[in-house]
Amino acid sequence: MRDVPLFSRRRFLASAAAVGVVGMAPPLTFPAGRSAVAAEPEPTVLRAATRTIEVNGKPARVFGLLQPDGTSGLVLPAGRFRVRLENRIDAPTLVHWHGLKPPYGQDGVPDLPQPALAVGGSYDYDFPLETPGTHWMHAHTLQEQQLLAAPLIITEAGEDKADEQPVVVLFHDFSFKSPEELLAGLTGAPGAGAMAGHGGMSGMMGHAMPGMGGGMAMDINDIEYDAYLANDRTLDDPEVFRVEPGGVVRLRLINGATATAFWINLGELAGDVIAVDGNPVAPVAGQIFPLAMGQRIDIRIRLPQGQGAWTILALREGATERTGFILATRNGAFGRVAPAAEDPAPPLDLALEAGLRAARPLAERVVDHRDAVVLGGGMAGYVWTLDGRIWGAHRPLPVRAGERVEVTIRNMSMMGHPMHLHGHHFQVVAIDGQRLMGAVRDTVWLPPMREVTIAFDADNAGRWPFHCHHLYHMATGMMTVIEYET
Ligand SMILES: [Cu+2]
Repeated sequence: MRDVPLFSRRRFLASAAAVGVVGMAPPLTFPAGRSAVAAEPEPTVLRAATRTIEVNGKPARVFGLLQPDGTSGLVLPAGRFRVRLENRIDAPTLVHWHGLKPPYGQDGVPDLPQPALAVGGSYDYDFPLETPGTHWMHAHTLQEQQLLAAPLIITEAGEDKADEQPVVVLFHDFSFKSPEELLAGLTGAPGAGAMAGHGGMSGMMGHAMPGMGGGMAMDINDIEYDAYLANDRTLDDPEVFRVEPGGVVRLRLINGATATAFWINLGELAGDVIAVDGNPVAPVAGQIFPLAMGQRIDIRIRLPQGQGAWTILALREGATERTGFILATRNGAFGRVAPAAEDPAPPLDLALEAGLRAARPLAERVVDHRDAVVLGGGMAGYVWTLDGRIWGAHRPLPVRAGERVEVTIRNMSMMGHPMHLHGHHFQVVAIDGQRLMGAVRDTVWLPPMREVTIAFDADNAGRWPFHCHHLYHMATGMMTVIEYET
């Protein structure tokens, strides 16, 4: 049975234009001096650029990933990824294609192995594009904090046949401080400014939440941000998507925040999860869904008949702050939604994860190789580790081409970690030792003191990062590589 939802390409593009995300295969062009027979279509141009947005009534200089006409992000058909990345910012940069499976060398992590792109330079990327779905792209450095990130939607053949309106939203956490300042504030390093006088910690650590018994407290939200954004906007001035009464909407939601996990709350609406991290799942109905950093979720909603307006919220876990956007029919009236709730949202958990079933699971076969990784570290000293080691002193996880690999990830720290594997999609095959045919993903949430086993086929040789998608955990050490033996 096919669970992949379809949508009208015409309406998708109209909707994408509304959110500032427009893209399609570039038209065939035949440059002068080249024969039409020999000509290749020009690559889609994507620019790392600087732009100004308004946050809390103040201008903010941020980065962006823009097409030449200024629209943000890309929508490309599955088939081939032919993109020219141009660096138009004032520093070296590079872009990781999160959710795609490029060959090693085109993954966009600086020095793994491609060096950062010099100011004014460009790289051409060209590889088979076989992972349709809701993906995204972002700097794999502190520049991610400054919004060097955008949606990367890969459409499947036939998606234009269903009458379904896509709504693409990228969430983010925003600070007027530089990421270097935020990081220094966490580690207590010099340069933390006012934070240094407080040992670098006070004011930065958000909340300690009651733990799961035994009186142990978990750490949550280690940075206090100035705002939480949905497509660059706060709830003071949210994006409004015009929808049709009784229509079907496909939310394509991306958590592009660097250090914030959210609960997606549909409010008065209900919907079905139909894909996670771009991969289809058997539909699961609900109103509230977890979305950790790096993850994506596609939710299909059938709207009520008649005029109306509905706010879709993203609630910061363990806190009252929230962001969101509005679905409204042409005459649907809506008022202002406060940017903070009365009560804090709970920490993210694995309840939904345990109920997800891949619509396209890995093929059944024996496991050739098993490995295990322990997540560790804490707020004291702000060091985050895999097997007690930081990046640079890391233990690479060895695999051989052709193997079915299982890796068990155990979180022995008191903070949740979204663990992301590059170059592969994996299937969640056990939670706390309980086997399941769970979702196929590229990023999985590890709450404190929990264990998740992932399985993947070693079919993409290279040295692939495996890390926590909390930017500051990664920056302080929580990363290793899956390394193919030669
Ligand atoms: Cu982490």
